[in-house]
Amino acid sequence: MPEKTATTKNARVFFALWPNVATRSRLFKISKQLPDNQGRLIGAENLHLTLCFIGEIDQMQLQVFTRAAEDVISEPFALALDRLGYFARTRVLWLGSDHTPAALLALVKNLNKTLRHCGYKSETRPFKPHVTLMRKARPLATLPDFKPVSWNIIGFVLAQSLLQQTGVCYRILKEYKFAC
Ligand code: 2AM
Repeated sequence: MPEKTATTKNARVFFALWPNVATRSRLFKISKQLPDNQGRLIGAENLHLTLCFIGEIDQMQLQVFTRAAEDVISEPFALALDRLGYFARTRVLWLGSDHTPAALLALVKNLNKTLRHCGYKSETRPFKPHVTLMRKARPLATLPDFKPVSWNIIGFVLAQSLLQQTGVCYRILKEYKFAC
């Protein structure tokens, strides 16, 4: 059926910061310190920080966005993940930063601007950098103490979200490294 063919050729994608193995393991250590409040912990391999959520696009758009993001430049920077928080609307427990680095805001701004030139309708809500640690979580009365994570950001990725029988998994489609 024509609709089915179109759907299989589409991809649900987003740009994100993706931790390396060492950072991922530090992040997951924090996840494991969260009290069991009947939420669903995000697996270590799925931890990331979304910069720009694109959504479902066709292969032609995907090619255009993939190429356009090569023009987004940034210096490497450090991101201190030192704050736990809760989004009540989406019931997400997250790890974020008390002070968003200017370089991160500039990166997101540049990415949005570059993609807008290619037809992307950018997010109107303010950017709230966070790594989702737990979904379907209840609010916690007290948040656990934890060791903040210093994450060295040397690039970003384009990732695809795939719904499998075991749940959502992500595939890195392209890595973008900053020039040092
Ligand atoms: P979340 O972790 O806060 O839910 C892949 O789905 C990534 O894109 C997740 O990090 C998710 O953020 C984010 N995401 C999913 N749907 C989104 C939407 N409609 N708008 C913005 N970000 C979204």
